[in-house]
Order: sequence, then structure tokens, then C-alpha cells
Amino acid sequence: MFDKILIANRGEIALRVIRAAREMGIATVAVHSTADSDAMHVRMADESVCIGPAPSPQSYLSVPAIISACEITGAQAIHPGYGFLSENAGFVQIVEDHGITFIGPSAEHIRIMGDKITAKETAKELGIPVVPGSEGGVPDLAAAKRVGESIGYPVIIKATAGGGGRGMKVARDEKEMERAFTTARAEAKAAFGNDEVYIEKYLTTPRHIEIQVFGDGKGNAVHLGERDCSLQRRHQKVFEEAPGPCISPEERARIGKICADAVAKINYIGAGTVEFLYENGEFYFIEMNTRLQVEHPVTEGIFGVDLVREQIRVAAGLPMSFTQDDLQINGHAIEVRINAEKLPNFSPCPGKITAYHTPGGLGVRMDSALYNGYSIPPYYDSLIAKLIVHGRDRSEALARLHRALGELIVDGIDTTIPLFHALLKEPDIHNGNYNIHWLERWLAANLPD
Ligand code: MV4
Repeated sequence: MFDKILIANRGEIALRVIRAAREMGIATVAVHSTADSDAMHVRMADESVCIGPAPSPQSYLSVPAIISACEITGAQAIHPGYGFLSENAGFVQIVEDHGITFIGPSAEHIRIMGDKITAKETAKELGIPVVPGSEGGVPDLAAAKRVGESIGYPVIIKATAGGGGRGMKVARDEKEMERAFTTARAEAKAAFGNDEVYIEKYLTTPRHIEIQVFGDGKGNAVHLGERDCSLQRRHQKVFEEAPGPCISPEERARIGKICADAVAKINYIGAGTVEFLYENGEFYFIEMNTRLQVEHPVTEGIFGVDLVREQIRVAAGLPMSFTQDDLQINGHAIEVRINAEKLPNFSPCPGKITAYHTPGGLGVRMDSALYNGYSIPPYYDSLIAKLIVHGRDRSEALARLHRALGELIVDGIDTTIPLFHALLKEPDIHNGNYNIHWLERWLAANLPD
């Protein structure tokens, strides 16, 4: 096992990794920008290294600075958290070339899943159901129209280098194809420097269901069920839950086994998420994320496992500490993402926290790097806290969420907390009756800007 690891991240996820490492007796090194000298992850780690100025390209994304911090402190491994360098195959290669262990998948697996066409082809070959669509990239408008003709409209045009919703365009009929195809290509070129696009049948009212998988890199893998992350605004998740309110134990076992078998076959190591759209009882693969996700605590809640501990174990060459048979779902968990943003526009709202009180009690977990008097810097993501509740069933989890939100105080800045108070009044939320479009529609009707 490692003696010391470096966490190449900040905020709540840096604390999350420090906590797992400390319970394992592993020393921790925090890295930080000059804007984060007073950040909680710096205080909580055993050691810290300043790696550059506030803008992340010069600090949290600076590969030479992070490698140097590892060498100076003697850290044997790097945990990337999520975002920043967590899905950067080039970074993983450099880390390994320096004899440092990357706590995460291989550069090769990250590269495969980062290219959305290759990811989809790989998924299909591994027996994962995919959305009907073009075979690979679509070179020109004539080819795009042939795809539209063959799979039927509506279709969605996506950037090969995309993901997370950027550079997508819907064409409802052949007349709309020219505009959608041309715009999608131009946006893909501008956003990713790669104008390759592919086409899929557009699913009109799906849910976003993602399967948590975990591999040991030696051909063994398990699944930890699904999360329903359909409640999103502009491709940012807002509210996540596990298990999915509309997924039966039989469906879970079936799609879960397909995903676990697939990642076992490629000797995948560590945590991964296989993302699906789910409509009319069918799963359609869209992407795979090769990292620990923001919403991983809901899965930890219902399975009672520590996914970061497992990531560190398998990176050190140890086996996972559970088998598929050990993994039984207990109750229901919900996470809400609290952002330093002002409603109704969700405009970023950094500033100083003047009063802070966190909820507690049975089934309540607060993952946050806030403290009273902390000044949220304006340079980074606006996520400031994740409130995760666990209950014996979904209705208990919802009641607990309501109770915990009532205890939470974050003063001095605007946050998205009022959004959750409002959402908890909605019958559709109580009934689990929502899809990927529900939140945007609700916001337009209830929080007009
Ligand atoms: C789709 C889709 C409908 N049909 N693909 C958006 C983010 C990216 N990960 C995939 N996305 C979508 N892909 C097909 N074939 C609708 C979306 C989509 C979406 C997906 C998940 C959660 C929220 C969403 C909001 C708008 C569109």
C-alpha cells in the first residue's frame, strides 16, 4: 500500500479523498493555487504545495507543477478527483512515465472513452445496448441525410470529441438536417478543435440512468446499480438518486451484469460510470465516464461501501474488498448539489460565508469544503456542497432531505438551496415522475428570468 498520495484537486472532492486516505493510514499531500491558500483541503491534508496562480490552467491543470509537487513530497500516487486532469489520458501517461501511480483507469481506457465514437463502438462490441445511429463519423451532409433516412427522424448530431452535451443539435426532419449538421460541425470545431460528428436517433423523453461499475484491472468487475440523474439544468446535474425510481431489480441485475462483464473483459481498473438514456423500458448507451463522479455518494449510501478506498486499493494492486454477491442495496439515497449561484439565473455568486451551519443526524452526509468565514474564490466551479441523505425507502429519504435542508444555513452568498425547498413541494418529485426535460420546463414555468 502507498505511504503517501497527492490529491490533484480542490474543494469537497479533495476532502473526500483525504478522508479515505486517512482512514487507510496513508499520508496526504494537497496542492493548491495562490487563490486557495486558505482552502479547507490545504488545512486538512498532512502537507501542501502551492502549484501556481489562481487560473486553473496554471495550477490545477499544470502537469509539470503537479509532477514536481509529487517528486518534492515523495508522494507515490496521484488521485485526480473529478474534473481537472481526471480524464486526461496524456496526463496519466506522464504520471506513469515518472514512476508515479495514477489512481484511476489506464491512459488507454481513458482515451477510448474520451472519443465518443470509439466509446460507442467499444460498448457495442462488448454487448452493451447502444442508441441506433450512424456507423462512426458522418463526413458530409449527403451522408447525414442518408443516416436520417435510414434510422428515421428526429435525429441528434453529436461531436465525437464532445460529451456532457456540448455541440449537440437536433434535426426533426430532413429539412432541418442541413442547418443542424452544419451548426453541429462548426460548434464542434470551435469547442474541441475537431469537427467530426456522428448521428443518433433522438430519444424524446428519456431518463438519464447511469450504472456504477468497478474493476480490479485483473479481469474482475462488479456493478453497484444505477443512479437516476435526469434532473439537470444545461447539462449540469442538480439532484441525483439511487436506486432509480423506475428501475426494477430484474432490470438492474440485467443491465448491471452487462456493464460489469464488459469492463471485466477489458481489464478495466477502478471506478467507472456507464451512462444510458432509458426510455420505454430500454437502455441505450451514450457515454462512459472513466472517473469517480460527483454523485458517487448516493451509491455509497445504498451499498455501504467507500468507493475512494476501493480506488486506492486496486491502484495499489490489492483486490476489491467485496464481490458482486456482497453488494446488496439498503434503502434509498438522494444528493442535492448546492452551488454558489443566484436564482433565477444561476449566475455565479462567489463571496464570503458569514454564517454556516451544517445539518446532521441519522442518514445525513454533507460533503463540503466550506467553513464559517471562508471566501469562495471566483475562479472555479460553483459547487460548494453536496447534501446526501439516506433513508430506509425513497419517501423517508425525501422527508430527511426536507428536514436536513431546514437545518442548513449558508449566509453571506446566494445559493441554490431555495431551489430544493421549492422542488420538494412538487408531486412529480415525490412520485419520481420526471425525465431529462422536467427540470428545464419546471424552471421556465416557476423561476422565469
Ligand atoms: C441524447 C438525447 C436524446 N437522444 N442522445 C446530453 C448530454 C450528453 N451526455 C447526451 N445528451 C443527450 N443525448 C439521444 N440519442 C438527449 C440528451 C440530453 C440529455 C441527456 C441526459 C441528461 C440531460 C439531457 C438534456 C438534454 C439532452
